[in-house]
Amino acid sequence: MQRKRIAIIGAGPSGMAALRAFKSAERGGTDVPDVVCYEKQDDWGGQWNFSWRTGTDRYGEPVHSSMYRNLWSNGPKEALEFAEYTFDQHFGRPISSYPPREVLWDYINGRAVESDVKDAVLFAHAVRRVEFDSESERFTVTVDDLRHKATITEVFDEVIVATGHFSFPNVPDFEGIGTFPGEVIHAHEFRGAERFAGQRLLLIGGSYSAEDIGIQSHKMGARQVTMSYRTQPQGFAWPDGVDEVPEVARFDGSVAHFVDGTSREFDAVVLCTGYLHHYPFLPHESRIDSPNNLYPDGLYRGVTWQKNPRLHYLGAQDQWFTFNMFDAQAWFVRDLILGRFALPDADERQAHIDEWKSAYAEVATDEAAVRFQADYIRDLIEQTDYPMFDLDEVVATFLAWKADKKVDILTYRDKAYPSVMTGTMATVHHTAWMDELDDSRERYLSTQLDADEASEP
Ligand code: FAD
Ligand code: NA7
Repeated sequence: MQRKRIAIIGAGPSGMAALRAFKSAERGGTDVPDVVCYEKQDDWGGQWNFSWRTGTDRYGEPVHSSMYRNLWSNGPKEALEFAEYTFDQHFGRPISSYPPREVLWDYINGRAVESDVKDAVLFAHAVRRVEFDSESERFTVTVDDLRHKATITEVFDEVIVATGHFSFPNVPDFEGIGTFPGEVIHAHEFRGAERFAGQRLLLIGGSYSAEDIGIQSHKMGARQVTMSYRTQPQGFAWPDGVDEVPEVARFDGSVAHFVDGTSREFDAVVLCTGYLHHYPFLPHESRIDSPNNLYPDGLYRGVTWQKNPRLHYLGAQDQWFTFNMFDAQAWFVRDLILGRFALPDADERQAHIDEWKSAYAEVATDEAAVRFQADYIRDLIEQTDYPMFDLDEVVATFLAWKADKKVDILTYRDKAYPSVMTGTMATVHHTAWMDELDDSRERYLSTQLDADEASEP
């Protein structure tokens, strides 16, 4: 019998998790399908593959990554650690809890290299179209080979979409913004906060991007950082020079007027208004159409497209958990594809979706949201051979992280947590985050620095 053919679209952390999942089954002696992964960038790592570019890349494709030069992990690394490739295994010694982007890229790259899966990835290959033929029950996938300027089509039995959902900016309109004389960008185009030194900056949005770009800009010397929320303030104890105001009503030249009747003048505006689920290569009936939430509609167990269970999505949820959740999803989808368990019929699947959606509707606090996502992951891992880990302990780490942020938004990254996977206690980084201006892996891992700095008078 012909081997099944599987297409993975995207080689970010989710796509890499899928590659790892199949490799791990193969290493365990299972006869696995042919797996091809298409990645439109020149390297893997998804969001973590930083680009200085904005707009379009060297091939004219939309730049994928929304990450910026100064980005450090916004949650403790102990919450995202892979259960079967630990930080200890990768770095050979303890490191701090909040590494910069390059260090986390190194970690996910290390596991992928160890899995020996690079040959399965076709880089600089942008998927253009995925069509399902209900008679043959197979997908035709049309792909542009960007380096060789060739269009190819291949046929697959199942497709795994792992293209992420923090790349296509949500760009609302605001009255008068078109004549704001300063710079207006979306967080997707933000690459570094140095340019805002001395400026009065308005950040529109009340979530992670506003928070982090806000404190990065404060760190880099912005004169005033104002964050404008729509629903509720973030409520941190902001340092002097940073504060929150309600929604923008309109702009009048360089002045923003807020719905509470106050107004302020600004030099620059960053829209931190989130991202759209956007899957231009799929027909509309196969696309997730959801706000950024923990249980997007239409996915059985959060991964398998209800209307066509040969189509799967990884990482489609809003994310407290990240890398280890993508693993749990990848292992589940792999086992479904391998036939290790039977897919329930459409009614049963729908009942399951409805049950989880009702549970999600009851989630009213951040703590409940973290627990909901932990339960979701537990449910997936229980069905596969992915190593179960202490999800309650990870929840506790998340809650401690949230408490640290409440105490001081500028110092939470200086805290250290024990690994849930190995028990290893993280180190305290040699330099406080607010004082650290070099985000490189080399500087981060430097231990000589400790000795040099310790010997300073
Ligand atoms: P992505 O990382 O987005 O990868 C998707 C991949 O698909 C990309 O490589 C892309 O090039 C490829 N692709 C897209 N379209 C196509 C196509 N048509 N054809 C071929 N390839 C395609 N998470 C954390 O755990 N900690 C953090 O500190 C953190 N900070 C973040 C900061 C920012 C600014 C953002 C935007 C996200 C952050 N995240 C963080 C969450 C991040 O999204 C996840 O960590 C992770 O990158 C998601 O992995 P993914 O593989 O699902 O998607
Ligand atoms: P999020 O977490 O999806 O948040 C988007 C924010 O944008 C949220 O506070 C929204 O307000 C706000 N928003 C959306 N539309 C508007 C309009 N029209 N006016 C005002 N405010 C608006 O996106 P982030 O970019 O912060 O974070 C995404 C990921 O990047 C995250 O996982 C991090 O790891 C990094 P709301 O609260 O809905 O009223």
